[in-house]
Amino acid sequence: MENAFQEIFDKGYCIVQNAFDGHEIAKMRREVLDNLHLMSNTRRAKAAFHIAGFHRSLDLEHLHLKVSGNRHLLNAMKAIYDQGSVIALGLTDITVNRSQPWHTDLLRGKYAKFLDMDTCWNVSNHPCLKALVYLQDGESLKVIPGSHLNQIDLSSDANVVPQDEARVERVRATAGDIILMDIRLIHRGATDEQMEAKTLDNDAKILISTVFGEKCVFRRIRPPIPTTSGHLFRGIRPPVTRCREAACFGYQS
Ligand SMILES: O=C(O)CCC(=O)C(=O)O
Ligand SMILES: [Fe+2]
Repeated sequence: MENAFQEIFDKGYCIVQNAFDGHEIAKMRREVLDNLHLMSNTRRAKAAFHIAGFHRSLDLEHLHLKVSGNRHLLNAMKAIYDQGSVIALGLTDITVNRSQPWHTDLLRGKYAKFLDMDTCWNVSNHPCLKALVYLQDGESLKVIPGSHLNQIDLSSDANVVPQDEARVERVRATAGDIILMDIRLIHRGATDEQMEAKTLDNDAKILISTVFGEKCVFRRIRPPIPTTSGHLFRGIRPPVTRCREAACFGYQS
């Protein structure tokens, strides 16, 4: 896992190979496709579906737990975060045939306070990492290696569209691999045109993802509950689920 550590810091992503076997992948695909009625269509393609963390349903909960509890992923995470205290933040997505233009997975607008610029670029913090589990082979993910190291203006994703194609790297994923990505990395998925292909009607492109971060970062971004002065628990922090609000941020809408 030495390499995972180095790659995450230099390139902004690494691949944890064979994290799930074929049987597990087939089962996860079936579970997603059986629950399309819980998801929304927010893309041009009629067969595109999405459910974000904020709308998480108990029917899909164990799919997220399968990802966050995967032992190969946890081993990679231990190597990367060293002794850091890491948790799944509740920022999750399940997407089916969903296009994705150039973007970073940082939070915008009113949700930006949950992961502010200092939290994201302060060099003393470990980065938040997204685990991407593609439930089929593919190479639609494109990244700009190293782009996670440059602080960017978050006012619009137009600022992250690469001007130089030579910097773009295509990432090949085999079903069962987990791609671990720094959420500051500039990346994109398939285009609307690609996701409208008729062949996807019986062969959906499915992706499950979940974001991990250090507990200390997480705590710092949670506002204190206002309490009456002198209260025994003055300054007490709200429970972890408070931050799940961040998961409804439309960074993928
Ligand atoms: O569709 C893809 O391959 C990219 C997905 C993505 O950008 C994300 O999950 O953050
Ligand atoms: Fe993304």
